Amino acid sequence: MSTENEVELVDAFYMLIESLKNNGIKNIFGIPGIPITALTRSWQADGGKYFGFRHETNAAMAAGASGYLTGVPGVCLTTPAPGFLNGLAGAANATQNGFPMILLSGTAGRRDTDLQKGAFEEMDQLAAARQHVKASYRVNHIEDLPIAMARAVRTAVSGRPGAVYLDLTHEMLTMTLPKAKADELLFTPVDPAPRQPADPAAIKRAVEMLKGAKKPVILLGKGAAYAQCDADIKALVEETGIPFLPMSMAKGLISDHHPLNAGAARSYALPECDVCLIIGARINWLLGHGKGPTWGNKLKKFIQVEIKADEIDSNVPVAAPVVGDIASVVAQLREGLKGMPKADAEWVGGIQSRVNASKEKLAPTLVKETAPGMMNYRNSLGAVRDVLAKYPETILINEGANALDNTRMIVDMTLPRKRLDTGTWGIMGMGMGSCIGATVATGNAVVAVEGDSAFGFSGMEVETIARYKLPITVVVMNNGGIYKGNEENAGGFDDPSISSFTPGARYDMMMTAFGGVGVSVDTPAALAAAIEEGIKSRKPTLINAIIDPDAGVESGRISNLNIERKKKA
Ligand code: ADP
Ligand code: TZD
Ligand code: MG
Repeated sequence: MSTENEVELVDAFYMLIESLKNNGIKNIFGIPGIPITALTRSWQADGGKYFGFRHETNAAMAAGASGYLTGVPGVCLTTPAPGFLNGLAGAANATQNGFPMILLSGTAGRRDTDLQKGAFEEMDQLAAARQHVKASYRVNHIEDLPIAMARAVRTAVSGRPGAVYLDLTHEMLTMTLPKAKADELLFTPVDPAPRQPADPAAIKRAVEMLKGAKKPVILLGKGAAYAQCDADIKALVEETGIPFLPMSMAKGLISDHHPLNAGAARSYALPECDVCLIIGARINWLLGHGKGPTWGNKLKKFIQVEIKADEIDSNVPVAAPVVGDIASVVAQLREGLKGMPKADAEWVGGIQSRVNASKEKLAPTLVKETAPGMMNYRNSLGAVRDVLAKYPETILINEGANALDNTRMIVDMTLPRKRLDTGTWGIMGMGMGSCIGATVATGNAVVAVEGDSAFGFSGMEVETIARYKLPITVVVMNNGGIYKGNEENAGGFDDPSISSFTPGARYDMMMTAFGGVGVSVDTPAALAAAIEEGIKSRKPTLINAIIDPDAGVESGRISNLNIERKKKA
């Protein structure tokens, strides 16, 4: 702020910071540099919380995680071109997953960029962003900042949430405005994520279908977790007595221990059901595209509760589309279903007995002893499960292949929005950024279960975790490689195989290097003790969990699929 001829002037930083505050933004995740260093400093000087990362993709992952957990868009701030592109990877992931966030990036001067004169960090960022985010806007004038921010926030949180890119041009960032004019322009948007109740006719259709169902199931996706109407969803399940299955990030929306949780009998419940009520999940690859063996090779009667109308019929015909926001629709459905008799006892009992059988089969493998250094995914994660059961508020971040699949199966969640993972893209590298975003957004302690490969994508952020003294405990499932640590060079040569890493790597020393706590463990008991200490102490902790290099399996092996196809042909 400065005075000139008695008129008080404000700069673009002031306008931007006030606009962020007006929209309820409290944290910025990013890396400074030309031309946004001073902006970042002004944000901090103004009392805003800033988290400085080591790579922008991780900062954007933090923003996405924060947006998902709170419904307020997370904000990532980057420098032009390379910084922007790094951030864009995280913004694209947020868009794929339906997490609200805003990517802000400075640019090189438009005059030079548009004529490709070779400016420092020259790039047409608006065009690059466009296909990877929900919307992208360029701010060419300081006066437009309040409107630009409102548009960004409204776009990020309304309808299907996603990432929005705001292009902050170099020219705009150097503009000033009389303060009186600026304060006239600043505003707080009203109701950025409006409720959208469904058409009563659509509700009626869905209600009739549920009333006529003999073997109904309810599928809950991360959209249902995001909607934050947990009690209503639980009531819908309990009032109807219909078994439910959570998608991975919806685990805990209703406790995994709930008697109607059919998750462990998925391979019976989905093929056998006649009507499937889907709340906040896309019928994508994670659901076998709604057809094939996952569904017993039969077309089910799908009732899909979804905010984005053009998601309906994206893979298979949906018999009863219910377009609206989940909180409104679930209330409407409960009203319509009042007095409906509970789901058929034989159907529910059949599912429950299969759930119990599958849990009984799994149980002994979770506590089986192994020789030191030979832990497998079952007994190590059995230990993780037992510790987390004592601290249900802990947020679990999870990525990897075996490290992901086994954790999802073994580690129960009992509270909503306590699990974030590789999501819709199956992306490695969401780990450390999501840990930071999750604890910053909620204040809760975080435990990350990471494949050693998965961890490597964002591993340098352990320095960020240590620097900000965040209550994050990272467990690196160290099997020495991608899927397995004992693969040999396919040509028999001396250099490493395609999937193996340094044998005996000590990931724990990465955390001690920055003053945090590092522990290396090779038994389930030691792993459990180290996690518990990490959660209780709230100290940045990294646990190197030594797993038998031969314990994992390779997922989705194309050559195996080809063999299957040849067999069929
Ligand atoms: P999962 O990966 O858990 O199966 P998806 O991300 O595929 O879940 O699907 C979530 C769906 O929920 C998306 O299609 C999204 O549009 C929808 N959605 C998100 N928030 C809401 C909401 N408040 N109301 C209705 N639908 C929503
Ligand atoms: N790059 C990115 C960004 N995402 C990916 N999903 C992959 C690469 C490919 N990929 C997987 O799909 S899983 C995986 C990779 C590299 C790592 C699996 O190894 P891990 O887990 O060590 O993390 P396990 O426990 O050894 O199976
Ligand atoms: Mg591994």
